[in-house]
Amino acid sequence: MSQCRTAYRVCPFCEATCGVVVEVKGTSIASVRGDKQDPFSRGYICPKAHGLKELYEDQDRLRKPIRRTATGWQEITWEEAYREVTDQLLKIRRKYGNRSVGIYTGNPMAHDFALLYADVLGRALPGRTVFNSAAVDHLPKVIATSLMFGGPWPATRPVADIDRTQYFLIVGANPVVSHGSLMTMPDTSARLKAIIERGGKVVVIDPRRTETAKIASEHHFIRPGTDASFLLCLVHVLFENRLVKLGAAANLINGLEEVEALTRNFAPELVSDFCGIPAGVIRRIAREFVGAGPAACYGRMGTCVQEFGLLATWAVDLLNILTGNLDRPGGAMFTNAAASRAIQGKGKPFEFGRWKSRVSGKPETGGMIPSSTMAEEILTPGEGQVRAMILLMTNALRSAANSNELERAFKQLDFVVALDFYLNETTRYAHIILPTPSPAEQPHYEFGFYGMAIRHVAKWSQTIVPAPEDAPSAWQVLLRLSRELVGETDKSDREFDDEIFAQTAAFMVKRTAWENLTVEEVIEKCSQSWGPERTIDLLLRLGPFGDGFGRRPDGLTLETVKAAPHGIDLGPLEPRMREVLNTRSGLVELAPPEITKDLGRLQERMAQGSDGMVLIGRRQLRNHNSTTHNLPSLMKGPERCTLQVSRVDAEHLGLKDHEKARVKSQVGSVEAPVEVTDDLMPGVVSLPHGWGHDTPDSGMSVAKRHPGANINALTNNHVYDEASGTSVLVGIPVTVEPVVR
Ligand SMILES: Nc1nc2c(c(=O)[nH]1)N[C@H]1C(S)=C(S)[C@@H](COP(=O)(O)OP(=O)(O)OC[C@H]3O[C@@H](n4cnc5c(=O)[nH]c(N)nc54)[C@H](O)[C@@H]3O)O[C@H]1N2
Ligand SMILES: Nc1nc2c(c(=O)[nH]1)N[C@H]1C(S)=C(S)[C@@H](COP(=O)(O)OP(=O)(O)OC[C@H]3O[C@@H](n4cnc5c(=O)[nH]c(N)nc54)[C@H](O)[C@@H]3O)O[C@H]1N2
Ligand code: SF4
Ligand SMILES: [Mo]
Repeated sequence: MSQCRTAYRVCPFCEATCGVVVEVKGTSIASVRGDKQDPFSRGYICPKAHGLKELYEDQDRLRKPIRRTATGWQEITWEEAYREVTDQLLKIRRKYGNRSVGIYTGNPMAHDFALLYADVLGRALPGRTVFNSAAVDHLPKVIATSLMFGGPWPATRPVADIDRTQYFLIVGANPVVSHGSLMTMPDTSARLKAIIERGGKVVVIDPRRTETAKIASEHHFIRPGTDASFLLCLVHVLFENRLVKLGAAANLINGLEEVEALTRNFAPELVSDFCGIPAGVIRRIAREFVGAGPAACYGRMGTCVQEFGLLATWAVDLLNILTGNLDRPGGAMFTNAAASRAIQGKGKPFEFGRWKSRVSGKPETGGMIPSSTMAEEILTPGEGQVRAMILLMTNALRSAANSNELERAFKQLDFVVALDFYLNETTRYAHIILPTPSPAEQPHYEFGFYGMAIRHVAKWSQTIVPAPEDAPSAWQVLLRLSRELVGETDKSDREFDDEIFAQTAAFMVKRTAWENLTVEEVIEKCSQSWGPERTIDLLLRLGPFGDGFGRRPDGLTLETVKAAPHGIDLGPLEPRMREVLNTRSGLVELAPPEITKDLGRLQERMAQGSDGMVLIGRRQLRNHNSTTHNLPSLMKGPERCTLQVSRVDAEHLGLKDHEKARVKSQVGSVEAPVEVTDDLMPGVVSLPHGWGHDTPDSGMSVAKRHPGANINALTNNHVYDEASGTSVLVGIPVTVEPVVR
């Protein structure tokens, strides 16, 4: 009889990091349950957690590298794969220069140790065509908070202290379904309900009456793309009524008078028609927010991926600061991660747009250019044209805007390598696919998400079932490729990793304040392990809760974290603005010119008004982007990829429930079954993203049976937030008509 074991980890899908208990029999996963003893998630899980098992078992998941040939895909060995990938990339780079090889990092990388090695690969292939799913997601957040507080991302990004707030204003986020983003908070619904139970208020601003709106105290429809004007209007009301309070930020801000002047033109009576929220309601929300005791405004996807994403994102933090809620318990606070490479208050202040993209001159952020530039960088001839792409866990042809154009671009690439375990709509254009094991087969520590958590936590995710012996983890693949690309062929991976670790250790020791600590001591004391475990040990020990390599003996080490399988709660967020601020002035910059220069465009837009049908997206409980679409239990039930239409619009457009509608935008057209609902603002239709599994040569058999419509055939990468370069994914002008057959 095979042995039974129990393993503990966090669910690898979304940012909530829910603890799971996994029962294992031999190499089979018997069950996945919520871990009631996890102090952070308290037993909560959603249906996706079960996907850990189904992803492990999925027979469509690739287990060996494959190469595209004239007669189909052919399995090759890892050694052959490494050789071919290195040869091709070096050949293309020699011929066309550094920029000719592009890298795109997708969402699952944020849940994988490979992220620690993504910049090693970046250094091995120095270029300026680095894309990231962050740029179709939260680029405005990175830019706005880094300009205001100084960076490095994400260390100077304030997080809503949801467990202690009395007024939670949610703008363009649906945390009941998404479970939070850039705000790690498992058991989200309970946390939201607790605000109301303790006499506080949850207010949702969203063009859809979302699952979050349904448990909130109050919900208001907003016309997509108009949040910047709504939020600046709240700030206007504060000045108009002398309600501005600075709290902990008093004496630590720059640009207050400028903000007062800049928001003068945002009176409720001027904004109300544009955004669709009555002037009286806007005035009331402003007064309630500032008078509530601790309050926090939180904006996510709906405020980021829209026409005025940078302005709207900036305005979220302005509101928190000018109501005295920055760095206040229950307000917007800075997480002090137990293990982080981004050390607060240290390093060079953030600079935005140090250089521009080759074709359309869009600004870089932290060495990455907006994903809206990817197709043009591949399609536009000239020096620096991208000829090869390295795809790191992304289904970019479904997740980035204007997939049809992007597909045309990918077809003409000389070489594509995908680090991915599915043959899907994107990886079918790869020449080589390098599949790495599923999350159940690898350990992990959520070093990214714990840095944005609403409490301080640390937890080691154990390996549940061993990966096959000849299956390298994604970090090993990146390490090996990087070593070969820099020509260190005589070294072993371990030796190469030792060199990388020495650099990381030197960087970290310089930025942390442990007495008499030397790089040599760190290297010596970390010599037992290598790879990501060694890095995490280093970060934990040097971090704010660490043992400082023996200098604080009861502090954290990787060993102590591993010894607590349910995770460790390290307490609530603490006020710490002074140590965090890293702007050149040492003050919070309330009005960075890189942001405020876009106000003229917003005012022009307000003068034009807004009408016509627009499209927004929709996240769904049983999907995680496109990654979970091959998992049978998550694909059960009625068709989910529906076009939601308000009753008023359905009547007026002649659309009927379940019948097909055709949605057309400037760049594409898709068909989807109609779902008439009372939950949408009239004038707005909604389709979920991640769908469109309609390519016969994909290897995802379950997904192909539920293809759905691809929303990104409608989004247009040439329509972007001009200040940040981010593609607009919500508020897309469309026409909708019944499909007559
Ligand atoms: N179940 C599930 N959970 C997920 C994911 C998933 O795919 N499925 N994806 C994960 C990822 S990668 C992320 S980044 C997070 C995202 O987390 P969230 O941002 O919370 O998720 P969304 O559902 O995209 O929420 C955006 C909301 O903005 C609204 N909206 C659209 N346009 C506008 C607008 O112009 N103004 C305003 N005010 N609102 C607008 C939409 O109706 C929607 O409710 O979710 C994560 N969690
Ligand atoms: N219209 C519209 N578009 C959107 C959004 C939206 O709201 N609306 N949301 C955007 C957002 S916020 C995001 S983050 C992006 C997400 O978009 P992507 O970053 O492209 O994420 P996925 O679609 O999940 O694709 C992930 C890929 O990684 C592979 N993969 C998954 N897990 C692993 C693993 O553990 N190992 C390996 N080797 N491979 C793995 C999968 O096979 C898949 O090919 O989508 C964006 N696109
Ligand atoms: S909310 Fe669901 S998908 Fe997200 S971590 Fe928890 S169980 Fe996983
Ligand atoms: Mo995302």
